[in-house]
Formats: sequence, structure tokens, C-alpha cells
Amino acid sequence: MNKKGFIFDLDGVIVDTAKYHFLAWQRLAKSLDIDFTEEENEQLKGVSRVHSLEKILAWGNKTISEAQFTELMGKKNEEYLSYIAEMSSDEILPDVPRVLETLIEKQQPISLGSASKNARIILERVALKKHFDAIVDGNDVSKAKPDPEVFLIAAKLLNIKPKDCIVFEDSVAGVEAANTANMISIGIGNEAVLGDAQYVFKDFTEISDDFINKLINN
Ligand code: B16
Ligand code: MG
Repeated sequence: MNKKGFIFDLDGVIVDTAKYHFLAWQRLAKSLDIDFTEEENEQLKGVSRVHSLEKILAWGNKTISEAQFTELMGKKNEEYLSYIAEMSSDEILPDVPRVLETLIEKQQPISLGSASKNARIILERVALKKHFDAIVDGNDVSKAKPDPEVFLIAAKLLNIKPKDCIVFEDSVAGVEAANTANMISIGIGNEAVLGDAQYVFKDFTEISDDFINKLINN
């Protein structure tokens, strides 16, 4: 059987943790007197924790000391982790388990490719960790998306050539990273936003077993 490497982003692809990031960033922004909208939160998708705080400070025209920056990042993560602690498998996005099970049945290697430093905890909370042959997250990379590093490490761990890897991503930065890595990019979300992806689906309910077979056999 043909083997392809299937790489999944986490936030926005497997679970919707963006809402928890939003709550935590919003409280932080408020404490600095910065207005922070849900629209701006969209621009933080796929963006690392450090870059997210830099963006929020720039939107509010604020400069802070390095020590305060570190302290705020710690506080934000503490609050975010308190939401994560309450997560269960009910929060897995529709049809993600079906697609993972189909890939496992077809003996396809599967990796996570996420910017989050909390990815392992989240996968454990939603009981999906066992499905992954490799996990690459924010702790394993030195360069954030749109740099392709996260996906290239995943391909290496799966022992699959980049051109034989397929990436599922919900962020513009992630789609760019997959394209730069010379992988097949599949956008999950809004076509108007993810136009650079080779394929775009609203969510996994639109991804048929037939389509997965085609990806494996192409
Ligand atoms: P953490 P993904 C990304 O996850 C999120 O989309 C982004 O909003 C977040 O800032 C980033 O992880 C870092 O997360 O603070 O948990 O390390 O979409 O790449 O799975
Ligand atoms: Mg994402």
C-alpha cells in the first residue's frame, strides 16, 4: 500500500481552542487598557505565543519591559491552561475521529504539526494522543509558521518525503508553511481566507473517504 504522511495542525483543525486563547488574551489586553476584538484574534491563529503578545502590544501602541513581557506571557498561559483542564473529547471537531480512523485503517503515518507549546496536554485531554505516530509542536521548533520547520520535522519523524506529505491547516501562516515545505496543503475553514491552499474544505465532514483514497494513491 502507498504511504503518505498526514500532518494535522491542532488549534482550528482538531479542536477549537481559539476561543480559549481569545478569552485569555482579552483579559490580558484589558489589563493593559488595550481594546482587543474577535477580528484581531483571527490574526493570531497559528501565530506563536511570543508573536501574539507582540502583535497585541503593537495594536495598543504599548511598550513594556522584558520582565513584564515574560510575566504577562506566563499569566496568559496560566489562564489558558485553566480552560484546557476542563476540555474533553466532546470538543473534538466534527468528523476528525472518522478521518483519523480511516487513515489508521489504511496504515498511513500521522503526525501533529502545531505551533502550540500545550499541544501534548490538549491531545491527552481529548484522548487522541494515541492516534499520532509523531508529535511536533511549539517546543520542538526554533522558527514559527510560516516557516516550514514544524512540518519538515514531522515529515522526517514519519520518514516520508515532504512531497508525499499532506497538511491540514486552518491558518494563513500554516498554509504558507505547508506550501513552502513543498507539501500538499489542505485548508480547513473559509475559502476566502485560505485561498493559497491546494484544497479548501469547510470542515472534515466535507472530506470523503474517496478523497482520502485519492490522496493516498496519487
Ligand atoms: P500556545 P496551532 C497555535 O496552535 C494557535 O493557533 C495560536 O493561536 C497560538 O498562539 C499558538 O498555537 C501558540 O499556542 O500559547 O499554547 O503555545 O493552530 O498551530 O495548533
Ligand atoms: Mg491552527
